[in-house]
Amino acid sequence: NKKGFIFDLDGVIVDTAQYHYLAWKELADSLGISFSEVENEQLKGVSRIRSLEKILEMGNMTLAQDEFDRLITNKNADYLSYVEGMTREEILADVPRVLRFLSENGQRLALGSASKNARTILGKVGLMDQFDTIVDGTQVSKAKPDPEVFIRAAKELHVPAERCIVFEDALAGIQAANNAGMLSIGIGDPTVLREAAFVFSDFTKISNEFLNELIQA
Ligand code: B16
Ligand code: MG
Repeated sequence: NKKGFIFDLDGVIVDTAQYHYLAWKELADSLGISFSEVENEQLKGVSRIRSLEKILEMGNMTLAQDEFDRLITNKNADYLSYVEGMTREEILADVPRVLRFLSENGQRLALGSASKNARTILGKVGLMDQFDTIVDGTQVSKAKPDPEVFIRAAKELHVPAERCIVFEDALAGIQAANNAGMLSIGIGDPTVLREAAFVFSDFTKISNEFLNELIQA
């Protein structure tokens, strides 16, 4: 009677959203499209291609396919230059405690991320071995809020969806978890994540007692 605990990466385990923002901002600036952290919120959890489409919509712009592809490649190189400098220090507060508590209590752990860079990032911060399975943007075709990434993670954990709990920082990710029939836990702002079953500002607010209740429920 194990439960499956599925963690998003960007914004849950590490704060790579700040690096995505810097890289997207540089791209938007080069196109003369105004882009702030408010607009960046709409890109969280959203795929790379869909993110550029959204930025172009913000600027009422369209691009030829080859230019679109060139910008995406540049953005990713730019983003990876920030990722390159990442260390364990960038693991968000109390994430190691929560991962340890759950695995010491025999629970199944998965990463469920839209990012094609997920394995690179986990390697950088030394968390590659903490998960029973990793499902990332290289393995799924439908972006959150489609539940594909979480359903695949549950399959790989051999835990039915209704026994899975998802930690997410993005509205699209909370919707994906809900669409998968899983319990959604928002990490961040309750006004943004209002569709989540529970919301905590960060993992320091999630006690071992609460985790125990999730395990027993
Ligand atoms: P990449 P998550 C998502 O990761 C990010 O939140 C989103 O901003 C990004 O566009 C997406 O990954 C794709 O990332 O360009 O690295 O493939 O939150 O699902 O872990
Ligand atoms: Mg995220």
